Amino acid sequence: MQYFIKQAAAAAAFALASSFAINGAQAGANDYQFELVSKELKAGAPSEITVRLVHKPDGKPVPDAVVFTTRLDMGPDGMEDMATPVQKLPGGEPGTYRFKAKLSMAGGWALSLAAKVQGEPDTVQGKLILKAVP
Ligand SMILES: [Cu+2]
Repeated sequence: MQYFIKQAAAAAAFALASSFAINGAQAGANDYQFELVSKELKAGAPSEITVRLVHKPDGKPVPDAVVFTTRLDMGPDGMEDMATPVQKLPGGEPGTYRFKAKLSMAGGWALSLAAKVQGEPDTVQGKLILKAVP
């Protein structure tokens, strides 16, 4: 009887440790957040989009991350199929990352981003909503 209790306790402890390990991995990437620097963008013309990558626990911008966009589309306005290419621009203040895109239509656009941060094994992911004005 004693043996079975020990087994059950060990299994429970293992399950707990496993779930901690999974949460721990997510917490790493979740420590980072993308913020939109340029709030309103002009529709119809090529616009510069600047984002900032922030380490949430201390609120500091994260320089030297490899930031790439995965998609820019009008999902927020129910037009997921309406996507536009995004070009990466060099430079910018440390911790900010610049892109260029032509938002062909006024309305809400979703910019999907990913980043590789030094010392963080998980890819940081985020989605920002942009507003293109006529
Ligand atoms: Cu549209």
